[in-house]
Amino acid sequence: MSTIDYSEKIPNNVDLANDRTLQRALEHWQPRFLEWWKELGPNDFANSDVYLRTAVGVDAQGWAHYGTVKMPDYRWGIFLADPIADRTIGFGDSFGQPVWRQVPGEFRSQFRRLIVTQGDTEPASVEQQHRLGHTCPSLYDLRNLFQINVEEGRHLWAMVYILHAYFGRDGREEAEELLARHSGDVDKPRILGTFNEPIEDWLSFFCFCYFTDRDGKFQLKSLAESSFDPLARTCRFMLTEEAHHMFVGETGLGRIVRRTLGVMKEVGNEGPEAIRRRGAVDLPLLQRYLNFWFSSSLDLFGSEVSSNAATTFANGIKGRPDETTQYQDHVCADSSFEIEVPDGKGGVITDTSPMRNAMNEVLRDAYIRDCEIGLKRWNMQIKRAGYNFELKLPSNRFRRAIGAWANIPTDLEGRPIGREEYDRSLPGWLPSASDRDYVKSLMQRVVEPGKMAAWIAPPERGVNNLPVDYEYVRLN
Ligand code: BYC
Repeated sequence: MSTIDYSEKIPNNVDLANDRTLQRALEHWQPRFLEWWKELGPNDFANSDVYLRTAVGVDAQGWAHYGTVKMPDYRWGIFLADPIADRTIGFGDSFGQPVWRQVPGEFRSQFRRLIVTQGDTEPASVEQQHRLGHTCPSLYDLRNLFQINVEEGRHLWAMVYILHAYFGRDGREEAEELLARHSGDVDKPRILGTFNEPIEDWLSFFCFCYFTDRDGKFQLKSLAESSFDPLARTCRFMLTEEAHHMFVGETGLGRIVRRTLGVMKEVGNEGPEAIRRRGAVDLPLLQRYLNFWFSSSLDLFGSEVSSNAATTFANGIKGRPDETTQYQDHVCADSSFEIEVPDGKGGVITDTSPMRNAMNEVLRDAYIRDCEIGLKRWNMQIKRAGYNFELKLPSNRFRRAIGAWANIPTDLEGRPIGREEYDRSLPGWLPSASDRDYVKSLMQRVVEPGKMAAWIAPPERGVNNLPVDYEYVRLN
């Protein structure tokens, strides 16, 4: 197993010290990253002592060390999972051949496009969450936000390393651009839609961690299958960190449901007004937030039928999650996939696409099934509490901006409807301005150890076996 060298300016397990040119290039990028962090990261908390985990190894057990750190001093580094001996290409036209240690020239631009897209999301999310610390519902949650922020920063490092190490001058330029685009910037926005959506409240934050970080899981799992071994290894280690981000989303939303159910019981009323009088999140309001973030995150998989997806699969660039264990046919040259698309007359028809072109949809289907798991859990909580309310994922056709269903008005069940009906109904399906104002009014910061805001239940346990009332962040 490789060890991480922390005596270096840039901690790493890629033997950076023996590649002076690369080391210099990355050391040149490092202060720019820190400037970006100071400007657009959680900069108002630069002096706070935060209980954070830092990667110290890359094996499954004991890979992280916990300790108190000021965020600007966090040791962002480059960590690749250990290589798998004799690994061969797991899918596409070169199936069975040895994996690549370098990027084949003919696939360079395709690889670069995906790596840049992946890299772009990481700082984007930090920018989106830039001001959330001011309205944290507890110190426990504040610490989780910061843990996610520093790890998204590290994921940026992961992609920047690949760009610098394998893409020469182009890669270095792309690494600069990753710090030049900004979430929501009119002139230079982030690449993918969801990463330009503001995250101004914690309900949005938990939805983002649940839905959008889960896209991260599926995309990273697909890239972890890549024939370009350094990319695969980088993504495998990123997935270790990603799990916590989804945990924050799932438990955050679960705690909101638990608190709301408690309030419903106390006031003996399920009506949104009664719940809101007690400062909690009524379930229909939560449903509207889920509708918003789920539909936005579905777009992150790209078009249902995509020549890009076909090419990246054929060329061994991007596979399917768990390609080796989940699928029998790894070449997919002759298979097909059925997709429901609009018929152009207000109805739906089933189209057959070559399987390779439908890989985005294969991924999106698996993602939707994964998203269902949390909803089942929360619905069980609601049912057990004796209420007849069910949280639901909207149809994958609802409010799409990318692919066959882009700009096709449908209801939440995915039935095509007229534009007027859609425009009339949309405010009831998505958070309205008054919903957002109400949620904003709940966002009062709570920083007494162990105390929680009134709209969220405490977590079942603290971090790393510490009690919930541990002082996870000393604000100084
Ligand atoms: N918004 O053939 P198409 C994460 C573009 S999240 C705007 O339909 P393709 C994280 C597309 O780029 C995971 N544009 O799709 C989570 C293309 O543009 P170009 C991030 C979009 O290429 C939380 C054009 O439309 N990782 O890690 O097969 C916190 C036609 O594309 C969108 C990745 O995404 C959109 N939603 O697939 C922190 C993995 N969707 O190139 C981090 C890398 C599509 O023609 N990326 N477009 O100008 C990919 O695998 C692919 O680029 C996509 C799109 C799946 C995104």
